[in-house]
Amino acid sequence: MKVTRTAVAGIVAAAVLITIGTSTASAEDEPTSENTSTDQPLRVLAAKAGIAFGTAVNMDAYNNDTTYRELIGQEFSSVTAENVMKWQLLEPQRGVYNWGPADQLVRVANENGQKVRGHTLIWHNQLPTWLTNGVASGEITPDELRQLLKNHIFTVMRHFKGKIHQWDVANEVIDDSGNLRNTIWLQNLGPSYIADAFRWARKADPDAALYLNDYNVEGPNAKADAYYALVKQLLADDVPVHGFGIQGHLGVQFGFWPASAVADNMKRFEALGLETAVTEADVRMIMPPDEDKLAAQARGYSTLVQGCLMAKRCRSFTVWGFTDKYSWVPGTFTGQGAANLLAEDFQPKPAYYAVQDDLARAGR
Ligand code: 9MR
Repeated sequence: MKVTRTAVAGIVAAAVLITIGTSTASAEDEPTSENTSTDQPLRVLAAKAGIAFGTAVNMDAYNNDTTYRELIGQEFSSVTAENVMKWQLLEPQRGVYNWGPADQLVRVANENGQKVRGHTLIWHNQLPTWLTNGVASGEITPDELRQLLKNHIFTVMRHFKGKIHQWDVANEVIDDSGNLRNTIWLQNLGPSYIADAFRWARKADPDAALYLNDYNVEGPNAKADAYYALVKQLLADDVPVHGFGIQGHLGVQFGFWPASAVADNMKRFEALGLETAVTEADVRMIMPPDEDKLAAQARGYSTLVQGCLMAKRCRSFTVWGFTDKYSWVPGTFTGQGAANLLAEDFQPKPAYYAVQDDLARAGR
């Protein structure tokens, strides 16, 4: 079926109308399940294919950009806080929690009928400076650090209890060579911190699916193999780990694993009893974009979407932002960008249509 540009263009037009206050959303703007065409919001197509389709949400953009906000409600059935559930933002001063932005996200997700992915409890980045400085100066001892981590997991998970379907308990704990990453956690607590964290998380919110999550694990390389071994060990030790999250930060210039390799990689974790998810997909390129790079980008997204759809227990597919307007990429990789499904002006790129096609094909 020929895909037209009406869907997203229509949504943007509706959003603009809402911005200037001349209209509220009409029935035409709502996803319709009767419509069998490919040209439908991603969340509608994904529902038919049996998965949630999510995006990371930048809360500043959410509160300042009406088009951005409207598109999140219309296109996505799951949201992840891009930053506001990270330790640095939740507890900027020791013992002083700032729940506001994360609570807002959970509230609007509920209003939009969206699931929430929790991101993230343990990470080596975006930790509060009181914590990193305290450890560096020796003021916070390893025993106290372990207690702080336990307390953090209980406080945060209990705060959001019952509202978060998947939690990234441990994020990026293995390095690209396949060794446990040398972090503040490994250095001070030793390798058992991972099992401890999952056990605490299970007690704090018994209904959440507890995930390991990382980048560069789309296909069966040393890093993914190390995760496979880690999961096996954790399960052998009765540690409650439920999910393997593949972030999916790809780049056109690096090439991609074929969809079948992504699916096979997911399936081996599923064979251990885990569910899987793509959690942070984006496909960057060396600027400026051209037709070939945009076509390659569309293929990159498709390898992840198709891989997820071919796996048996891939529950959700989340993009790490959906518009080039607010991407983390240019600020991190100089000269690279254009990594998202929609351009800076919210116009759909070839990748958007490729994802629509992949979902529609699976949903039929
Ligand atoms: O997109 C996030 C960006 O706004 C932050 O500045 C950055 C800090 O390291 O983290 C980004 O999100 C990361 C995610 O939390 C974990 N996986 C890699 C993501 C991109 O760096």
